[in-house]
Amino acid sequence: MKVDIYERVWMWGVAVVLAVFFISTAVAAYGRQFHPPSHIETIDPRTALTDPRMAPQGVSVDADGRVHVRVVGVTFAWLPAEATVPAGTPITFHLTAADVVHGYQIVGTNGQAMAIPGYISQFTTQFMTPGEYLIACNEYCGVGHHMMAGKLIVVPQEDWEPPTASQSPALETEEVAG
Ligand SMILES: [Cu+2]
Repeated sequence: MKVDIYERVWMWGVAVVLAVFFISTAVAAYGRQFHPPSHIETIDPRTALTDPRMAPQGVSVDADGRVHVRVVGVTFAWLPAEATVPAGTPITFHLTAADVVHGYQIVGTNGQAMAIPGYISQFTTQFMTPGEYLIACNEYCGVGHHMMAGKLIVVPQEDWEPPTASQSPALETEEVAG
């Protein structure tokens, strides 16, 4: 079969581009362990609010002094709706949903992950500028989607008061790498 030279060039070009996409994705995923912040851990969505990995919802400090925020998305609210964290400190967010897929987005920052029923999403970030940040739901989740907003309050490190012991569950030693 005769294939025109130009057509041949385009076919090879497409093959090379596809190969580059595939290899770069494979290197990132398997070589450097880059994964989306979802699907790290599974959870029963019916008990998401009481599961020891997600309860109590809100801010806590683990034995190593690291700050965690646990959030469960429900139609149409983030639980808790408000969290106060220190500036300039790595904060690990743990997210899941009790009903449908929601999108947790701390507007104006790089803090964002999907909250998916059945999975715990996790990401760590830090906020350098104290202030109030809107937390929006960026996955359409139903008629009340537009009302699904929360607030993240970032305060200077020296003004931040760690939650009391009763709010910090002891069961926080097992951290998932990722
Ligand atoms: Cu939502």
